[in-house]
Amino acid sequence: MKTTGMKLKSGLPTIIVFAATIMLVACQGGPPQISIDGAKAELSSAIVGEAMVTMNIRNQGGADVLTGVKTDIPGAKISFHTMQGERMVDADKVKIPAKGNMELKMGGSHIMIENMPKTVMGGSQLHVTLIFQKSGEKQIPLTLQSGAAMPMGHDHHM
Ligand SMILES: [Cu+2]
Repeated sequence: MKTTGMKLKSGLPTIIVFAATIMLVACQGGPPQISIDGAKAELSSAIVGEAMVTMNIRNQGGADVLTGVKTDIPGAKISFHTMQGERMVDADKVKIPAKGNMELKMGGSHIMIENMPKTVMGGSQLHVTLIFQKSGEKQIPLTLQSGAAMPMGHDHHM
């Protein structure tokens, strides 16, 4: 009787670990579940007509890729930037890992709006639309905040 009881007990954790592994593998292959929080648009205090957009992209599902970004500000250029060493370079896409977080932030990958008309200033409303390979488009309403000091790397925009 004692021996049988011990066998049952030791067999149970193994089954749980095995089941959890199967679930994890299944989730990683599934569709992405994207949510966005903390989105912020800040005007550059150094460069006229330029703003940086930062946010936290959470993904509770499978991997996805940000393949594009657009804005409703007429005539403005919007693009992804990433760090290459200490330099800021254009990027065509941003990978969103499965079951992970991708923070678009100063000093890492972020979104840059350039060439904005003079009518756009602190307090202006705008929309930024993220285009995901699998999740489609997500539109984010933003209010421009004025006057953040840009990191040194942004001098190249001049
Ligand atoms: Cu930049």
